[in-house]
Amino acid sequence: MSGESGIRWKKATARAHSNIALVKYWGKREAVPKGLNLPATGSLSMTLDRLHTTTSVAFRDGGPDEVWLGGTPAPGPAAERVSRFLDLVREQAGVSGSAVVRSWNNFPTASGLASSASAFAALALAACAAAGLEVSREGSSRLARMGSGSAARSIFGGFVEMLPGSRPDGSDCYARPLFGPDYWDLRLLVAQTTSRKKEVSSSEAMRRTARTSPFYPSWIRLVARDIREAREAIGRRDLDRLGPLVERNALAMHATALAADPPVLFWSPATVEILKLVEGLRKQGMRAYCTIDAGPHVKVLCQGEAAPEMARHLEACPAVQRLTECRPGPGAHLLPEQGLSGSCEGVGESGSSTDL
Ligand code: 2P0
Repeated sequence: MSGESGIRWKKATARAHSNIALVKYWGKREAVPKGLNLPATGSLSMTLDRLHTTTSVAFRDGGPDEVWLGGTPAPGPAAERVSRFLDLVREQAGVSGSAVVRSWNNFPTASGLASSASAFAALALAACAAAGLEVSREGSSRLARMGSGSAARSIFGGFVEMLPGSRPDGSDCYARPLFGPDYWDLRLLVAQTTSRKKEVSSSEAMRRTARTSPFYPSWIRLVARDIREAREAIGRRDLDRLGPLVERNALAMHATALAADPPVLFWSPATVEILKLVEGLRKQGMRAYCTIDAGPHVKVLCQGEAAPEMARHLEACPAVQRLTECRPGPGAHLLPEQGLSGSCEGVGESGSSTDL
């Protein structure tokens, strides 16, 4: 392919959907060499249909890497993180060119809405395709993990389990699909409480938790048990078992982080207001359960038939700025190319930058 100014390009575009962990990943395994990004435990997630990242990658002969997020040049640290990730692909593919990366989210970033999950899953797929590297789904998941742990799960749709593996080189550390998107009509109502970026990155917060929280060893033991139970509950489509477990697991993650030194507190008053609202609705018989990630937003899990009523309650709550109702969504996939200078199709109205 030949692009602008006669430079040779090979371009590919991929879309990956965000995912929310029902059993959380919070803590990494010490690894030598560094950079493998190995989680200390497994995790279990649902991929979301409505929140996604679209990323195009084009390799060219000369120049430095160029990284555009939501239509503007990426800040230095984000661009460097992308370049480091692309080095892994270049090395595997034997490609030496520089890359032009353009990425868009259709949702706000860096505030605990799992944008690095969809970002690195889309980047992994697009970069491999642009570099002419044929990789299995398992291999894509392993690669995406090196960009961001949760990204390994976004390679797959529906309900997904991350395997922590035990090998020092991380070759057995990747995600696997459990059930496809059509398996169970569950909904996650994503109640966004703010559009502000979070103050502490997940990686830093995890590091701090693992090093200083006295509850961390118990958290590690709890996750293994919760994954087994969650897998079984999903296998039986049993929300009465899955829901309370999901909420407890999220609260245990935050309790562990809160006990770190200095403490990691992602919540705001709005977070507690929504937790209390859902608790109250449960007392009135609604089957709905909360989960919270590395930010103040609350995601409410319920069955499809309960979603309209739950959405009405959340929309009426002053703590909720914006509500997005998500179903289980598809895995990461390549999009057809639309010409070298064309923009990515399907970019959301807000077109905000990707949390890379
Ligand atoms: C998760 N989170 O399982 C957990 C729950 C946030 C709370 O994975 O350091 O951006 O890039 O591997 O994947 C967010 O952490 O961390 C995350 P890195 P990531 O979804």
